Amino acid sequence: MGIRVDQIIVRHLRMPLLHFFETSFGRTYERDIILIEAFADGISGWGEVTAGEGPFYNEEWTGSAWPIVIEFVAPRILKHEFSSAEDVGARTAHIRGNNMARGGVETAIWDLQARLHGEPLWRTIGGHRREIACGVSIGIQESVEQLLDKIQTEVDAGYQRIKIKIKPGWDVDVVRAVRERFPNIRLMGDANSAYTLRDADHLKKLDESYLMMIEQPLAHDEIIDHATLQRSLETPICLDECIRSAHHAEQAIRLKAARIVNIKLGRVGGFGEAKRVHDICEANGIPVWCGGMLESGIGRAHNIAMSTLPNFVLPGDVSASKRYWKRDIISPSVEVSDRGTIAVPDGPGFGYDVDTDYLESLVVRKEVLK
Ligand code: OSB
Ligand code: MG
Repeated sequence: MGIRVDQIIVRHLRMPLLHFFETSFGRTYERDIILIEAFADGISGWGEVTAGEGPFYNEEWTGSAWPIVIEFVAPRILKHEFSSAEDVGARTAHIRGNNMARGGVETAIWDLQARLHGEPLWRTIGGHRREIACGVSIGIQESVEQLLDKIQTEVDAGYQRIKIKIKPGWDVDVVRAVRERFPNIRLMGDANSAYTLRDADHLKKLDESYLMMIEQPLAHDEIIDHATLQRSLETPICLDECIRSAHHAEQAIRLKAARIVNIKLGRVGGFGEAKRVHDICEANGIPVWCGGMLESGIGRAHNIAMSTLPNFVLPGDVSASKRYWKRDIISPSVEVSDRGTIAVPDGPGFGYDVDTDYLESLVVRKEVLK
């Protein structure tokens, strides 16, 4: 049974975050999220475009993803006969970059395929895990005291791994203070490309804090310098921004630029490419984990499905809805057990209900494409 998408509804939502989130490239107070609803045979599947509010994590942002979806992605998808969602990525691969815009549509069609077959999305993509391991990502805080308090709260809640954001001026000393207070937690730092090779000696001081990994210390498009840096660090490097395709993963592994890879559905353009990144890492003994982009429940549900693939052996940045939102757009909201796990839902598609009334109340613009 093939898939022929006959309508796509694109919605732009504004969702205020409960607390601002600060990274080395800036602060986010509210999320501008594009949702894709793709229809076939009267059934719809949902996807989320994970671009940020400005072109700072990567080149995409909500304002660029909107016309890319409407003018370039959707017209290639509508009315085309796909034998499987597996083939959707290739249909828009001629578009340079803009993986998050492409991925929003691609993931919607995977969800649609799962729903058309009446099966859970995790099974459609080839996953098996029934429970996933969860960590949290904690933004840059106003003080070290405040950071220590936040970490205590998340450790008490049961999260299995703590990631803190770092940047020049908020790094070695902060990490040391966290380590002194929490000698036994699984701890890591994420720099979001805030350093250069000139900082190698400084970053070397992080080794004393025996982090699980340092995520993306150097430039967003720089694999070779990460290989140089990794040779001088004991702390494993995990790449995030650099890995936009399976080819990048293959190059990073060959150059020994990373010992761990973060996979984000949007950054690589959807499930098809995410699975290829996963497989290359698995074949080379490189563990992966699922990254987050402050997603609504829909993107979060996709992340849960992806995390059921076998090589997702490290806790990801997939945490409870209530850490981000007063109210989520899915029901039930994503909940985390006191062991720091999420039970993977068994319903069709991504397995949660979409709260369409609440979702519509957050819409700032909407377009129906046929
Ligand atoms: O680098 O992983 C990142 C959020 C926005 C942009 C980039 C990143 C992040 C996070 C948050 O770390 C993860 C989450 O809680 O969704
Ligand atoms: Mg990151």
